[in-house]
Amino acid sequence: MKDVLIIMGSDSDLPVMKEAAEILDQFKITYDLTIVSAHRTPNRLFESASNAKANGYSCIIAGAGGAAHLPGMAASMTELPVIGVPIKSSNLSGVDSLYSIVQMPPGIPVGTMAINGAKNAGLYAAKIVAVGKPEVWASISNFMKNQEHEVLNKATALEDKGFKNYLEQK
Ligand code: RP5
Repeated sequence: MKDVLIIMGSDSDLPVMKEAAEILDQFKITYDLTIVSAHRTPNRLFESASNAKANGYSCIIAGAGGAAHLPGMAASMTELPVIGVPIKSSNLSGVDSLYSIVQMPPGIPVGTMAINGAKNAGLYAAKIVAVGKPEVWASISNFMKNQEHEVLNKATALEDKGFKNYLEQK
């Protein structure tokens, strides 16, 4: 049994959605990743979302663009938490995707990330998984400490070199 189910509306979403998978890989969290289109494969959506809890997942990450109904419809068919990733669309820059995912009716929540926010979706899923798998907390804690150190190192370099040298050497 895998920890997380990652679904996306199209393979064109993969360059963004892979960032969620990369975070889960980093934390050694298992997942299944596949394409499920709310509009083009509605039966597959029903099959996948309605069985997700019985299949042992802790949560679902769902990314979609445009009229992005995948996360909301998945959430309507499962007790599991669903994390929605609005994919940046070409015509409306992802605002269409964001609005489609975030404006859920009361009773069917989707935890909506930023446009193209798949990395945060992975981190959010890791925090959900960690509740039932305490060993994951150490990975999350290390990630946060490393991130803090990176910023502090940059701040020290900027203060030491001044902004012109800093930008030249970047
Ligand atoms: C959505 O339509 C997908 O999530 C994707 O973001 C968008 C475009 O899909 P393709 O035409 O690239 O397959 O369902």
